[in-house]
Amino acid sequence: TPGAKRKTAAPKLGAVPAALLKRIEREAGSDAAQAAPAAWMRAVAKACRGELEERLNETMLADRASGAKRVHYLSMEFLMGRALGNALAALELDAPFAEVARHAGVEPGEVLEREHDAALGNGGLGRLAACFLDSLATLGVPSFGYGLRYRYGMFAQRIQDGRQVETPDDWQSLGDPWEVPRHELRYEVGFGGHVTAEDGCGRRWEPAQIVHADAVDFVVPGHDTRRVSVLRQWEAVAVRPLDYAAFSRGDHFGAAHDKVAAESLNWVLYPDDSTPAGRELRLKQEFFLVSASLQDILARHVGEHGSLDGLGDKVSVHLNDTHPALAVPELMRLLLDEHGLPWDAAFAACLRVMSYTNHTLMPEALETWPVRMFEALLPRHLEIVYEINRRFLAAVRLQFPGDEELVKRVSLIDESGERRVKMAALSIVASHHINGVSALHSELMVQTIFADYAQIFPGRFCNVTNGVTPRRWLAQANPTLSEVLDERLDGNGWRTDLDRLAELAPMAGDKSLQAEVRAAKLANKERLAALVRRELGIAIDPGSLFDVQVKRIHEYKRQLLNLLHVIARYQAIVANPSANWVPRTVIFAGKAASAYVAAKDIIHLIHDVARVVNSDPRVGDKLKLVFLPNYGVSLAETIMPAANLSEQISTAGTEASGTGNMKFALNGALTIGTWDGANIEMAEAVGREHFFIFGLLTEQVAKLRELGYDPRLYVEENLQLKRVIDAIARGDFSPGEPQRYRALVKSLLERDTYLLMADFAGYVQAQGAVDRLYTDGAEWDRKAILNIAGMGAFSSDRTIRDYARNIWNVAT
Ligand code: DL6
Repeated sequence: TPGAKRKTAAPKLGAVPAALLKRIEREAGSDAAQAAPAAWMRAVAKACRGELEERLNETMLADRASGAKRVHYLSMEFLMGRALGNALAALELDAPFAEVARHAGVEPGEVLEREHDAALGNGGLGRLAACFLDSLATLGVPSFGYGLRYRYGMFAQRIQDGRQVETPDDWQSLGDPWEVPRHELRYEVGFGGHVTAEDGCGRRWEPAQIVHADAVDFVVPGHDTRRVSVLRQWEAVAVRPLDYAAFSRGDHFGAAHDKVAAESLNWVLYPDDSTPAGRELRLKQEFFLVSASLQDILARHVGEHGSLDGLGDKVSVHLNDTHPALAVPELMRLLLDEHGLPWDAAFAACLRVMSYTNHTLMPEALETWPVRMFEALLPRHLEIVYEINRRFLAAVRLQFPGDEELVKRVSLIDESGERRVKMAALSIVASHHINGVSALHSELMVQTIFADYAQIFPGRFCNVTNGVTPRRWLAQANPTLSEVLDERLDGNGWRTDLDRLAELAPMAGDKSLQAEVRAAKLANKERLAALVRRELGIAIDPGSLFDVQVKRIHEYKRQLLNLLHVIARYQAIVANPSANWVPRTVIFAGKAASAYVAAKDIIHLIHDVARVVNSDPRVGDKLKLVFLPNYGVSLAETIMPAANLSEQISTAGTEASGTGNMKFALNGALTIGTWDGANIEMAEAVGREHFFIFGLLTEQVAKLRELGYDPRLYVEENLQLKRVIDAIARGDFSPGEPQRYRALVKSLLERDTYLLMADFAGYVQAQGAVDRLYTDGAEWDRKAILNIAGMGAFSSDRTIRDYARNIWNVAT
């Protein structure tokens, strides 16, 4: 029992820890030493929450008094992870908490690990939103995040017989100690119905279904400041949760119809959209988010300013990708129909308020909605979209007379098949700024998918390179390295001024610093090795090179290219086991979208290869392959600090930015990567010679495709590659089912959409350079330090300053 661990004659606690202890005992309802770690977690969270609510109150009052402009960040995803460690650090209670816990014989880490991740996001886009909230709070920007409160969030990933299986992630099963319900905030959100004309001119929407949107707040603390930001999440509640008559008739399920219909809006993030019901639910979720958020924003503005005047000066609404793009017609509807503004004034206000970030160049990922579904759910909004389009196309005709092809291309309605509303086009036409998320991505955005719009609105497009919060991704995730930095950089100021890392560069050759950084890395690798043993029963050697690729599983991210190299290495080891191999542990983690068959096949193949490699006695410790299930923020916090090598190997021109690349480098990993996304800016900041760069450039990719890419030629020419492909095709890794990867191999040989075959030789060569450098420990360590030193610009504080100055026009 925890009580049994209590140390005798514990030293007396200081005033802050003693007060905290009292609080914990009150919340836990028992002697702290007797309380279970989960009770500790809830008790400590409640203690923090009280203080956070106080700070929230102060921040709200100050913002109201100053009348400063507020930023409202609308996003379907906020991948927050755990909150307790961050809250303790922000409140400067981390040391007192550790003291209290140890005093009671409780391991602080065990308490923190009891908290469930709030996995209310899918990948980089959602985690970026979470980093932004941290920076908005820390920089003191008056701000709100707006999202949905998903009951099961993103699915939990389990692996059964090497295959991904999705299960609900019941993250609130122990309750959510952080939620602050706002009982006073409730809005009505409608769906369906029809539009009526009022007095012959005005239009009014009569929805067929109405649900209530209730607000639940999550307070996001700033660091080195009492200011906070807030993530306001909407929960759908049925107007009539129980049909009493139906219930009395004995129709118990029917009686709950409205309740289920409302609450299903909050069940999962991104319901599978392979069915019409799934697609409709997704569209309803998107509208639910924006309608509740905009009603809240307008109510606050009118409450503070007495009218809608000055909306554009006081309110910024940012669309995190197009999922919240319905904010455009909903804001217009509220201004026109509810507040009686004329069209021109309403649209001018909309344009001053809205801005939009694009996060992908993949044309298939650009959201569109069938007009028929749109009209059935949102008839008034479709009218508004049509009117925006009519006016927009008239202006285009004036600007480019006679260019009807252009008019067709830029129309908000895609008429090429079933008529569909183009959500990116809608966001562009109604936003004052549109940004990409790395220099290359922003450039390609205006050259490719948005080229026509960039011609029409040349001043609207810009770049804001992504960043990550150093508080979570270095201070919290990597306390051992952070201690070294505190020592070398005269304190912990780097946490809120990441440019200070540059001061490490002149010390990179210092042997004692190298030894300290190496020791921190080794401690993190030991921590990860223990986790791998616990989770998978596989022993990995912390002395081996940890080669890591963790991210969503997607063909363009090319986990398969990494795996092809693993197979090539395996074959080479088997052919020559006594050669001087640099021992490697290759680590994968990531989720595949539930309906994405090719990505799921990649996960399966990783497991099949791992089984063969890890059990081959000729290989031993020279090569190990592991896949850690259920990748999420907390797992990333353990994996990233332990990596020696960061795999950022997308086909050039496909990864918008990446943010994992930044987290790895910040933690002293070297990158093997293509000239893609933010890898480019990182390599330039650190020095290209300290990166392992390989592969075709974006222009070369385009040229090769244009000339007619034939992947078979690369396979025929490269014996090593041929052996790898043959082994998979023969079923060497799936002997019970030799045909298992027939489709995968066929697709590689016939299409190879992401040019793995073309980049294979360069990748293997770069991996050879990795091996050579790793054997020269001191030089590796020097480069690791230079990578850390170069990461100053990749703080989300810099990113938010850029948004504030160049897009939102707010002070920081
Ligand atoms: O901007 C955040 C993040 C980028 O770092 C990744 O490169 C990019 O793949 C990701 N994009 C998405 C696209 N989703 N949609 N739509 O998640 O955004």
